[in-house]
Amino acid sequence: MKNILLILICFLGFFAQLSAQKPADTKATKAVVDLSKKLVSTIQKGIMIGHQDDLAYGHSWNSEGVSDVKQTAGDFPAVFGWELGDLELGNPASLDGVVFVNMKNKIKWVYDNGGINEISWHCNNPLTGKNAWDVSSKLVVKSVLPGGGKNEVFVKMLDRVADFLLSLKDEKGELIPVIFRPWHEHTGSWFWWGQNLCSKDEYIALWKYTVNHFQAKGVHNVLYAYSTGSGLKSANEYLERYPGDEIVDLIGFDEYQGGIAGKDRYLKSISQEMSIILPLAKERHKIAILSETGSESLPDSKWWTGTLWPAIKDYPIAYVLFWRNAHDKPTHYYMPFPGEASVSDFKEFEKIDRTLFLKDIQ
Ligand code: BMA
Repeated sequence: MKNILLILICFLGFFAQLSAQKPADTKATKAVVDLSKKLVSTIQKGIMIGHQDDLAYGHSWNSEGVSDVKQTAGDFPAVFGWELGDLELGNPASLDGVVFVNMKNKIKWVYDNGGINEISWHCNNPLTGKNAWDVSSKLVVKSVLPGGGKNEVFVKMLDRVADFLLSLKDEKGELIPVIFRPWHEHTGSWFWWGQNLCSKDEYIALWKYTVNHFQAKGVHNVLYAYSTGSGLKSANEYLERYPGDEIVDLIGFDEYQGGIAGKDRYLKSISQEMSIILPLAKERHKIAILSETGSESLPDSKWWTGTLWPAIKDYPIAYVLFWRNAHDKPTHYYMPFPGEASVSDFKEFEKIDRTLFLKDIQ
């Protein structure tokens, strides 16, 4: 009887969470509302596995080829990360060489097949004309906001991104819902929007300006993800530059393991950061994610079942996104590929009931 009561309470809690889960955008399309519900409901089943640029290229192929994840695990990831950097310049391909027209088609394929699309943006520096990592000036954020000398340039950049988001349509001509994760890792200082490069108010204004601009252009097919850098110590630190519940839908953080020796630090950091974001997600009705992770070059062949899964398995997060397998940088990979040393462990990882790949969420 006691057990039945407990199960009932859990279920009621789940349905309460599901009904409280609404996109921050009050004009969000029905497809966005459905995406938000799907994210919450899959948390009951397990954790979705995501991969950046999975369909665009892999460790040993570019453009024409098959997902490294599919070739090794036997199934595609459930979440597909995409990167818009250079779109704001009007370039035909991303900074990682993905042609935007092809990206759109692949985003559509993912949506048609029941997968989830997530978009990051390493926006070029509008003040200096250099890339996102150009931290030579602390005036960039100020300069792009209204009244700043680069506001007009920045508006053009936002317009290009908004146009891209509005061009994502399904077969019926309806907008495809996506998760957008701008201004990420801002608790570090390696991007022009980072901690030491702008004030708290400027950073929050940058977020609000971005979202307001998109909405004014009719972009309502987006859930917004707030994701900090690694090594966070407290909720205060996490929330210092939080742009607000009325804008944000998903909350997460990026955390990587550095080499085999970095295992203990990685496990401790994930546990500490989860203990920070999960109560916030619950209180604020937000969806928790591990927005980027991985162990570059996979030096530990048992990493999947020996480190990653123990690190995350007990947490109610919707997904974990692994970073890209570059085709032109042989050691820059985060997922196995045929012949790579961790393939057999990755297959075991895929077999775990609660690791969700594409077929598991269709
Ligand atoms: C970084 C690296 C870069 C890449 C950038 C944007 O972490 O993978 O090679 O250009 O992300 O995707």
